[in-house]
Amino acid sequence: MADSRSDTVPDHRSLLSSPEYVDELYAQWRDDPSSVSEHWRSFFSGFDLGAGSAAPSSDEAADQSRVASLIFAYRNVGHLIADVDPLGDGERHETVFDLETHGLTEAHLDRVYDTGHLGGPKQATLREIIESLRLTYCRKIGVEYIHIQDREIRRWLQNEMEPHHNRPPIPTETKRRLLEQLTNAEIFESFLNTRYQGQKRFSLEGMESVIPALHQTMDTAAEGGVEEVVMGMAHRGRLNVLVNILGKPLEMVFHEFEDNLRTTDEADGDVKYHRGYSSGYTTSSGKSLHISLTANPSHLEAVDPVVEGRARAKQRRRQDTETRTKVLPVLLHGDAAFAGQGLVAETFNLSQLPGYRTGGTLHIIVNNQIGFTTTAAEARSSRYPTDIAKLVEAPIFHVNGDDPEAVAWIVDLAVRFRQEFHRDVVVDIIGYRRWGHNEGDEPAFTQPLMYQKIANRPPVREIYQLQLESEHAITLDESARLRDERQGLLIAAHRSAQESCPMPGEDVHAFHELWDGLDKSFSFSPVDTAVTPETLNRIAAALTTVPDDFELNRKVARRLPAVRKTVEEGGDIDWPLAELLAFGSLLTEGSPVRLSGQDSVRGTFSHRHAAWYDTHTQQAHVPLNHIDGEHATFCVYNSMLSEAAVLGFDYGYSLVEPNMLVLWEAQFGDFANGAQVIIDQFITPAMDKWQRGSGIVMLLPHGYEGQGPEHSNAYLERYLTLCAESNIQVCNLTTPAQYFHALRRQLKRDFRRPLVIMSPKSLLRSKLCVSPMAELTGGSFREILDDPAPPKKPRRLLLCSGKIYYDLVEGRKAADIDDVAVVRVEQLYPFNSELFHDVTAPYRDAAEVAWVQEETRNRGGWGYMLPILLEAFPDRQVRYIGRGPSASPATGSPRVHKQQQQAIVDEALGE
Ligand SMILES: Cc1ncc(C[n+]2csc(CCOP(=O)(O)OP(=O)(O)O)c2C)c(N)n1
Ligand SMILES: [Mg+2]
Repeated sequence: MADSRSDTVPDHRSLLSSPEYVDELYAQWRDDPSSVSEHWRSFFSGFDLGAGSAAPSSDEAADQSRVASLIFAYRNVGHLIADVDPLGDGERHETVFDLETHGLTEAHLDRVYDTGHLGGPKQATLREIIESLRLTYCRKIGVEYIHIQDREIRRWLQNEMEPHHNRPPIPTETKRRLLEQLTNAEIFESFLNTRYQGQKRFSLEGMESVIPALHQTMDTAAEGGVEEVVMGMAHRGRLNVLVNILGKPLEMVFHEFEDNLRTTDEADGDVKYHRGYSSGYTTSSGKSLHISLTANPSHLEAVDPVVEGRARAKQRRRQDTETRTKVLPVLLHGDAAFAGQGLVAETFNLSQLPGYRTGGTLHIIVNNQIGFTTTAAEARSSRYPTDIAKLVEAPIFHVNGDDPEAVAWIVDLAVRFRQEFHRDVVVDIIGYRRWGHNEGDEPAFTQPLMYQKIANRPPVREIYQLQLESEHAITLDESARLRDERQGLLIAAHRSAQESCPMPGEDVHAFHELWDGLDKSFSFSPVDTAVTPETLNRIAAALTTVPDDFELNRKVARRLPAVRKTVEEGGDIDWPLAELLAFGSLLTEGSPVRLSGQDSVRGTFSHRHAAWYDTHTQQAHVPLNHIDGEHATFCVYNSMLSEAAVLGFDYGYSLVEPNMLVLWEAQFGDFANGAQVIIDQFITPAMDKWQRGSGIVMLLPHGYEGQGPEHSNAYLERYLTLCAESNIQVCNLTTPAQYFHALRRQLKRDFRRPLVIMSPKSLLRSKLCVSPMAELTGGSFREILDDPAPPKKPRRLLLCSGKIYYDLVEGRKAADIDDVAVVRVEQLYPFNSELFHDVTAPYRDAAEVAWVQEETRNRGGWGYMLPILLEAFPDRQVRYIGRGPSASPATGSPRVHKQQQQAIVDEALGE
C-alpha cells in the first residue's frame, strides 16, 4: 500500500469534531429517549428546548463525548489500519486511535458508555466498544463512507456492517464454492502457463479473488432483480473472466492461442485479451442472467463510457428507465489506470445525469499495487487509487484479496447498495501480480523486494484451502479432487481443440435480433427517404403549437408562424427546420431519436430550440414529443462538458440500438479531438476488429468564419485518413435537404455505419442555404451535387465541399461569370466515383480542373481528394485553390480571414 500519510488524519479531540456521532444519538433520542443515557437525555432536551443548557453537565457526559469522538474516528478512518494488503507488514499504528488523542485513559476502558448503535447492545464498556469497532472497520475490509453526505445512506451502511462486524457467517456450502472458484481461476492460469509458455495472457495470478467476486456479483445481482450485466474490463485476467464467468468455451481460447481461430472472411480481428463475449449465466440459486463483456482497445479505461451507454440502451430496451435495476453495469479497473486516466472521472460524472445515468455502476479495482513497472507512489498523488470515486460520494470498500470470504461479502453488500440507492459503488480488491506485467516480462528489474515477497506468498487458493481444512469444511481429498477435475477438463478441452473449434452461437447476444438483416455491406443504392407533405405538416403543427398555459419566450414565438406557413405552403426550408423535420419524421415512423451534446437542446448557435422553456416556470416542453398520433420519443440532452465520455457513451448506446437515430454533437467540431480515443479505437475500426456495427451520427460544426484558430476547423482531414473498407461515412453538406435525407438514410438502409457530418454555423441562418420543401417530399441523398446553373461552355471546373460553395456561386453571380462550373462533393467517403463521373461528364472539356477549399492546404479535403481527382481526370493537372499550408488552422484576425476568403474566390473565378 501507499505510505500511511498520517499527517492528513484529522484530530478528533473535541465533541464538535464528531457531529456525526452526536447527530446519530440525537436521532436515536428522538425515536426513543430511553435508548440513550441520562446525560444525553438531559443534553438533548435542553438542546431541543433551546434553553441554552447545551453543554453536558457532568464529567460523565464529557467522557461520553470523548468516546463518541473515538467511535467516529474508527468509522471515519478505521481503514487506515485495516489489514487489507496481502503484502503488508502487519499492524500499523495511527495516533488517531490512541485513547489519549480523545482525552481518554486506560481507566475508562471498563466503564460503560452509549455505543451509538453499533448493532449490538446500546451500552457497553469502552473496551467492548473498541473491540467491536476494530472488528468492523480494521480487519480485512477497510471502509470509506463518511464522505457520503446523505445520512440515510451512511446509516444503511452502518446497519449492514456493524451488527456482524462486517463479516456475517458463511455456510459451508458457500465456502466450498468459493474454493472451487479459486481453484478454477488458478488452474486456468497455470495450465496456460505450461501449454503456452511466454505467450501474453496477462495472468490474473495474485488477484484470483476477482473470480469469486464476479460470481458473487452475479448471484447478488440476480437476487436483486438484475436481468443483465454489462461488463467492461482491461487486459488483466480477461481470459480468466471470459472462461470462468462468461463460459467462453475453452476450445475457443486455445484456438486463439494457436492463432487459428476462424473469423469472418474480411475482418482483421483483434488480440484475444481485447475481445468481447456474451452469454447466459446461471447463479448458484439457479437464476438466469445475461452477461456481456464489451470489446475494448488497449487504451485503458476508454471502454468505461461505452459500457455505460450500452447499459443505458439495454435499460431502455427492458423498460427499466426509472430505477434502472434490471441492467447492471460492472467495470473492472487496474489500480494504475483508475487513478491515472481522466476518463474515469468523466465517467463518474455521467453517473447521475438525466440523459446518462445508469442506476449506479459496480466498480471493481483489480488492485495489484503496480502498473507495468510503476509503483503506487509514482502512479498517483492520492492515498488510494479509488479516491476519485469520492467525486460522486460512492462508498469505497478496500478488501484484502487473500480473504475470499471478505471479498464475497463486500461484493454482496456493494451490489445490494447499488440496487437500493442506484448509485456507484467501489470495491478495491487488493492483491498482487504474481509475474511481470505480461508473461515475457521480468518484474525483479524494478521491484526486487516486492517480488521476493510475492515469490514467498502461497496462492490464495492454497491459503483458503488450508483454512477450510482446519475448519473441517473440506477434506484434503476433496480439495485435491476439485483440482484434478478441473485439470482434467482443461486437458480434454485442449485435446478436442486440436480437432475442432466451436463458434459462439448468434443467440448469445441479448437483443441480437434487433440487428437481424442490418449487417449488409455498404452500398450507394439510393433509399427512399422522402416524406409526404401531410407528415411534414403534422410535425410542423407540433413544432408551432404552444401548449395552453405555456408562456413561450417572445423571440422563439415570433418564428413560429413563418415555420408553419413555410411547411403549409411548401416554401423554403432552412437547416434547423430540416433537422427537426427529419427527426420528427423518424419519430412518426416509430424510430426514436437520441441527441446529446453540449448545449444541444437549444443549440450552440441558438438555432434548434428542441425544447421550449416557460418564461414563468422554466418548465420544458419538447415540441417533437407532441406530434399528433402515435410516435416514438425524442430524447434530447444537454451533455456535461466532456467529449470523450459523452461520445463514448453515445457510441455505446448506438451499439445496442440500430433502430434509434443516435447523434452526438460537438459544440465546435474541433473539440471532438478530446474524444480522439473513441474515434480512433472504437468508431472507425470496430467493424474490422470486433464486427460491431454502429449508426452513430457525429455533428461537427465546421467552417472558416473569422472566429480564429479554434472554432473554425473540425479537422475533416483526420476523419478522411481513418477511412477504409467503408468503415464510416464522412459528409460535408451544403443543403438542408441533403442533411434531411442523410439523417433519414441512416435508419433506412440494411447496414449501419457511423456518419461524420461537418455541420454548419453561419449557414444555419443563411438565406442562401435553404431547400424547397419539394426536395424533402421528393428526391433522396446525393453524394455529389451538380451545379444548379450549369454553364454551357465551362472554361474551368471547380470542385469543392461545404460552405465555400456559397462563396463561389455568390462571387460568380456578382461578377456575372458564366463559364465556371461548381460541383460539390457532399459525401467524401465512401466516394461515389460513378456518380462523380456522371455529374462531371458535361464539364470534361473545361480547360482547367481545380479543387477549391477554405481550409489550409494541409487540412480539409485536398490531400484526400488529390489522388481521386488525378484518377478521374488522368489527362489534367488538378489545381489547388485555397489557403496555404499553416501550422495553425486559421488566422486570429477577422480582417485577414476576410482577405483570405476573398482571395480564394478571386483566384477560383479569375482568368
Ligand atoms: C491509455 C493507456 N496508456 C498506456 C497504456 C500502456 N499500458 C498497458 S498496461 C499498463 C499498466 C496498467 O496498470 P494497471 O492499470 O494497474 O493494470 P495492471 O496491468 O496492473 O492490471 C500500461 C501503462 C495503455 N494500455 N493505455
Ligand atoms: Mg495494477
